[in-house]
Amino acid sequence: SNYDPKLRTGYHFQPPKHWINDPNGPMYYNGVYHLFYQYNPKGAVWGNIVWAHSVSTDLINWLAVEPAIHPTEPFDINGCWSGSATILPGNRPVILYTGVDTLSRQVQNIAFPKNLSDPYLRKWVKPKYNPLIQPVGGINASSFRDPTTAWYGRDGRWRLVIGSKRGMRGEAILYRSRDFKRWVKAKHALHTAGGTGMWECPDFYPVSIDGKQGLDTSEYGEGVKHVFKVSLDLTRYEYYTVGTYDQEKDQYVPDGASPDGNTGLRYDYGNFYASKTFYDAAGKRRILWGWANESDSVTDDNSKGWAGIQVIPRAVWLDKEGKQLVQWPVEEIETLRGKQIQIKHKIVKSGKFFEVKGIQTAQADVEVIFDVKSLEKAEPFDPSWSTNPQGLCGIKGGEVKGGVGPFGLFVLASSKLEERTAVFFRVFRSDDKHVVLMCNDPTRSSYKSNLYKPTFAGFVDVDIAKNSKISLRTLIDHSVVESFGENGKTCITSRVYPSLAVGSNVHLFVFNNGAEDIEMSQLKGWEMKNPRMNDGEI
Ligand code: DQQ
Repeated sequence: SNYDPKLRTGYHFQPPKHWINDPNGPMYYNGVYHLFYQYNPKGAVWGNIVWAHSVSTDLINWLAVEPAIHPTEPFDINGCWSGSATILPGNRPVILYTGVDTLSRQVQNIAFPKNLSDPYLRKWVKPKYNPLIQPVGGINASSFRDPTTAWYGRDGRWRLVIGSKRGMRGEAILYRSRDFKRWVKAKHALHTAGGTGMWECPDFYPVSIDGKQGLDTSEYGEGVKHVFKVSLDLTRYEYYTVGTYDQEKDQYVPDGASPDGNTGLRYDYGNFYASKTFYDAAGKRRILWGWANESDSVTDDNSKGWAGIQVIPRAVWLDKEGKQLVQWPVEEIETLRGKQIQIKHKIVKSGKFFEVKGIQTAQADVEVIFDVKSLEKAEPFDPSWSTNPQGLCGIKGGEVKGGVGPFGLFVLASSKLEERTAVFFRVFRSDDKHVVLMCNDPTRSSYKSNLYKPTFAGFVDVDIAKNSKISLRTLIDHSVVESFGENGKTCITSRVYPSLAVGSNVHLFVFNNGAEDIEMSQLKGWEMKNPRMNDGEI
């Protein structure tokens, strides 16, 4: 194999080996963060799925404990698939997950901690009254999975939704319960949308209309909006809307400015799937976990012995204007920052680039602010691009000369730039405003063959004519590039596998392939240390 062990990530969540996918049941309980995840204990491909389990006190250093749930009973013998945790009154955590039963039907099960005084909640018990919810009454038994965290209504009933589809209509089927044991299907789904196919891993939660503080999942009323997210099996991307939840009707209606489906908003415009949020009562914030799969070959995955990472957990909150979410890596990640460099006020002339020296950047955190001095040369924007930023970036990648931009970073670059991943902005002029595109272009990231190297992109909702400045933060970790545009308004995660740009041969550059000069007002970069990453029991 041509796989280089130096491409294994250093501070992104991973077990020591084997396959991982969806984050499951994240929660904070009695001073400990729990992360469960879909895991194959036998290999680097999907299969034999159990709920692996790790614990942490800071979301950064992780200790692996024994898997919490594995197939043992008729109601989960063919699979223990994704689900969520709910903290019941009296501080009692429970897990709801999808089991694949003896008839290969998807059913929903419950599990309880065996011993609440074990700080790590190692053992979980599945009561005999499982399955809790079955696919009856016309529900498609092979498209019925991934229960959400439950929320408690003012009428004294719990609610949760389960992802499903009816034909091509994606559905979030709603159930209610008074005792968390007997669940009754509601007449109407919480939300549905035509043409979107199966809704995997739905997530539904309140956000405050004002400020960054998170809300616990049952919050409802004045000053609260709701967010609904699905993972679309069809596109393998996730979409969310911001909207209004009417608890009396038990229906969620997305705001007009927030389209459903595959032209809608995304947490991440790159490699990011099956995400889930939870309310962190310690930090009073809502935290998002998401899975980034590999984009090398299955042969590579087998030879390296692992596949899949979780991205850095992000705090999420509603943007001031209420039209989209903002995300930012949890501040704890900054405890890994080591050696630092800083550069101020440097003009990046049209067509030029320069290297950022003084720190190693295979494992780094880089924050940069660009100042767009003039917008005169901005390229005209074709309105047909407005629903397809990814396609636009496919035509106008990092090498394609522009007016204002492309300007940004070449990360995970070799010394002579033979290999590099471009993370950049490009500013267009439309009739009444400017349009800013953020792009991740890995087409020149590696000399290796058999890699999937899609360009990823999203628009950034910023008034560049007024602000002139735009920021970019990039978390670089050997084979992952996780970028946050304009303080977390647009995020893009990408997996890349350089052959030259590995270990101490990794370089970082700032570039400008636009006709207009750009000022880099400031760049701060830090080497990132290694946390404890599941190096204990599993
Ligand atoms: N992964 C799980 C399912 C879920 C899918 C199975 C999403 O429960 O729908 O591993 O990646």
